[in-house]
Amino acid sequence: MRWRENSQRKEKNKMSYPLYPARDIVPLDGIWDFTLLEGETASRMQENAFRGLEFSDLQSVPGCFDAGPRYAGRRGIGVYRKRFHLRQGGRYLLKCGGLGLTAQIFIDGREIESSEFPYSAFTRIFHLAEAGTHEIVFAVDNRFHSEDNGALFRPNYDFYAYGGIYRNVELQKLPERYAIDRCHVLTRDWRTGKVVLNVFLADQEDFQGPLTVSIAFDDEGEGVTETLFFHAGRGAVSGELSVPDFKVWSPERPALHTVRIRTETDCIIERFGIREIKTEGTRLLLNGEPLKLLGYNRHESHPEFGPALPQALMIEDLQILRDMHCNFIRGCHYPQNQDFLDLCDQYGFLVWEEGLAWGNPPENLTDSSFQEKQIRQTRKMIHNSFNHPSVILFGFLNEMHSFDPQARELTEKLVREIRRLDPTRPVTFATAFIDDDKVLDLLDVISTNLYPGWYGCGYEDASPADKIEPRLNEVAARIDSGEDTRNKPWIISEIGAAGLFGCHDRLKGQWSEEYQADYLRRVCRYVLDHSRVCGLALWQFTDCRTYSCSPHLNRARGFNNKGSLDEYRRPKMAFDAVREVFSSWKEQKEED
Ligand code: ADA
Repeated sequence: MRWRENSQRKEKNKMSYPLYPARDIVPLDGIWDFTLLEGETASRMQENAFRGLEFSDLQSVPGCFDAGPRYAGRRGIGVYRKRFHLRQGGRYLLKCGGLGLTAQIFIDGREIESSEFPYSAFTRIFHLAEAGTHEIVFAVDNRFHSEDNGALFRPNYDFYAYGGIYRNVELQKLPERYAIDRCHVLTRDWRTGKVVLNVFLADQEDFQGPLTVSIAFDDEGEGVTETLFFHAGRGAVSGELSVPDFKVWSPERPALHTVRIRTETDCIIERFGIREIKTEGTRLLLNGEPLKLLGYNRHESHPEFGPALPQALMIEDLQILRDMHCNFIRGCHYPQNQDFLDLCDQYGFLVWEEGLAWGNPPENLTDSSFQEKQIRQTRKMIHNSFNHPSVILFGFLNEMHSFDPQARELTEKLVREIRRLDPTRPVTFATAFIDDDKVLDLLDVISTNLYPGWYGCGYEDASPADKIEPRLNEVAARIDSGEDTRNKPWIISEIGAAGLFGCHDRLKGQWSEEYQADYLRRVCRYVLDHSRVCGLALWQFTDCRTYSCSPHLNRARGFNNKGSLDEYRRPKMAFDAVREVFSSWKEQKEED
């Protein structure tokens, strides 16, 4: 069947890559009806429970209903409703870039999906017999269910748990058969431009191929007809091809390619980069060159938007990081917005992406439901992010209690699953317990969260920042002596100190901008002077909302104030200090 590809359709596709140029897209971003159900509302909504519900308010999607003053601090079920028109009945795909904390989704009163994976992008196929006007409802629950050890988002996490539809939502009209879900592009050889295409169909998990497709790189004409054969290990139909006129992706030259795959009934356009990331002893190599990762931990957070950041703000954050001579972003502590990763691909940033978790104790780590959700979340993250050349590391379970032997079982499962789904990226996680960690042998890269000179200081510490270098030397010695760590790259995945925006003190008292600037200056200089450290993610890029008093940490004004910029992206003295150290190091490197 000759394709009538309507290039305008791509413009309607509000989501990031991949694009589906042959599908009718129904964007659902915009203004939705809204009401908040509080009090003893049942934890799950029954079908047709919205009949007669009075929608007294409006909300924007993407958006967080509790980021604004009207619903700030209130928890319950935020019910979003939108009516939409379809030109034809048939099979449809719902695509959502991510929400929080959990949600049930109904079409015309019938539940079609429930999401228990905050921040994870998801899709759901459903059928609508009739064309005409229909209604979709997202019942978004921003309450903690802490009695459920399996819940991914927990009340003690040190970042605010917003309720809302964080990212884009759209419907796509599916063909009746052979609908393409994704095409993962794996760099087989970055020197020759050889890639492996792994095509996943959306609706035939049991599909065993072969599949005849037309393949065109970079919009080159009609493309070539290829037969792809089923690869049991990948669960996809696969083929190996060379990209014509290929260009290698790197931070300096972030060259991107597209590939268009057509079946007899569908079409997908994926964007990808040709590059190789691997470890070699204590070095992390990108296309054979050793990396020095310099950058920040970045939360998706803003006082007015919560994690539902507009694209303009994502671009602004990347411009600021580029101006600071950073090349690295740890997307803490959850799967990232795909639009943001698209921008990282285009700007040439290097990204660590990880699943949602934070300081989880054994009662979570050994809980079968928590384990199952962590593994499914990791699968989603890899499936969604596979084609981003900017993503160079996959991680999980930030600061879980890895000193406890009970942490090993889930760590083994996650490492095994990441390597099965993606043999191309090194695996790591950020430990806060480097001195007695029990799982470091399972990792490709050793990553440590350290806060010398901030936590654990006593009255005897006249100038706490003097504890930085000795502690880093101590950790370096531990890593270089450990059988499980000595021959692996080391990233300082968190280190920092708070500085209250506008708080100045000539004696550099803790909480002053002066203390924070001096602290980060010393950290950056240490990292740049020690080749053993292959990466640094300062904690953190901007201040972000947390809670007035987490169980074990006080947070001035209810924020984590360790940003080098405040939550409105207003630079502190630390911003200048870090930019100056990175800039002079870069100039020196260029002179050498
Ligand atoms: C931990 C945690 C961060 C943040 C940080 C801090 O390392 O991983 O999310 O809470 O401490 O500011 O104390």
